[in-house]
Amino acid sequence: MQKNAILITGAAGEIGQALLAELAAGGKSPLVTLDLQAMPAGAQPSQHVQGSVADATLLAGLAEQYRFAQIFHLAALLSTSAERKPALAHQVNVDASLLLLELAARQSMEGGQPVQVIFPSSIAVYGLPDLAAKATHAKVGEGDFNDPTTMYGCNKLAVEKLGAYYSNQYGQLQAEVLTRLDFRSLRFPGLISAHTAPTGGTSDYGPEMLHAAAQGQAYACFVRPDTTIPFMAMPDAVRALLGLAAAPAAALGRRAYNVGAFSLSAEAFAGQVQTAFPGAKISYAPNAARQGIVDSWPLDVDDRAARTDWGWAPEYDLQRCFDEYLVPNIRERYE
Ligand code: AKB
Repeated sequence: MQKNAILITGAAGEIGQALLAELAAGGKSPLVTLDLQAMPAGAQPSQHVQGSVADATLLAGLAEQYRFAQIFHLAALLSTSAERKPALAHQVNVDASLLLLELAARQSMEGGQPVQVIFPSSIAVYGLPDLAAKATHAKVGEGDFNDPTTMYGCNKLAVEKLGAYYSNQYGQLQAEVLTRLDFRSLRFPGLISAHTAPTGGTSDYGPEMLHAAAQGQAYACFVRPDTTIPFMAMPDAVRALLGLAAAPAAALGRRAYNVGAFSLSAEAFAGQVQTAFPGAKISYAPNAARQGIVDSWPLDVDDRAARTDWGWAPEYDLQRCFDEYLVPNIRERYE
């Protein structure tokens, strides 16, 4: 007999830890987590499975034990890591996602209830051709510039498309009407957490300079001072995931939504860090390849669809993010 549960893949990662804490605080259970790593002390899922999301046998075993009403599929190699190991990135970011979509498709049919699959996509799905185009298209809409320049961006876009296919067309040749899964995704900007430091991303220069300054370490930023992309506080990212998950299916006009909060240059980010930590030593040593990746990402996103369809609104603008969330929590963390 299968038990009903919520599955969180990549649960030991930055979004995973924050989401798990919020789901647990909201009394959601049982929460089954899956990650290559052990869960950090303090995180208390109902069951943690340490293993790879790309392991088909492991997933089949989980599907025998549990019927997942909801799957938060967070496991991924981020953009810089994926560029270093593109074939591995495809396995983890796309092949494993396909395994999970198959699992969710089967469980939707067997249970007669759509399994909800919530997926963090990224601004990396966009590929602005040059800085002139970036400057003239300040807020990109979901349908603009879907020409990613990274393996990670290609992977995220591919999974968005697969998720839409499994939700809308999967089994379309079969005579009987199938219950299909319900895939929903968010195109996140660079996320900044006060409690965890990122690894393997290309938007990491922001959180890295902040965490370095809080620890009294010098930081050489790997992009130019004028480099501008959107960012978001981690609590808003978790609210966005839960807000999209809670929305009635009928209200959703699309399966992949932009969500924005604020946008700032590396120099302005450094300015915020230096105001909070006046001794911060921040210099610039741009890495051409990583610079090229961030230059292809938009200045900001147009998130009107999310605001209209399911009421998205960030709680943290730039100043609240630093003054009320990042700086006090990060001080406490490193004191
Ligand atoms: C990355 O830099 O790879 C991520 C992202 C923007 O999706 N933080």
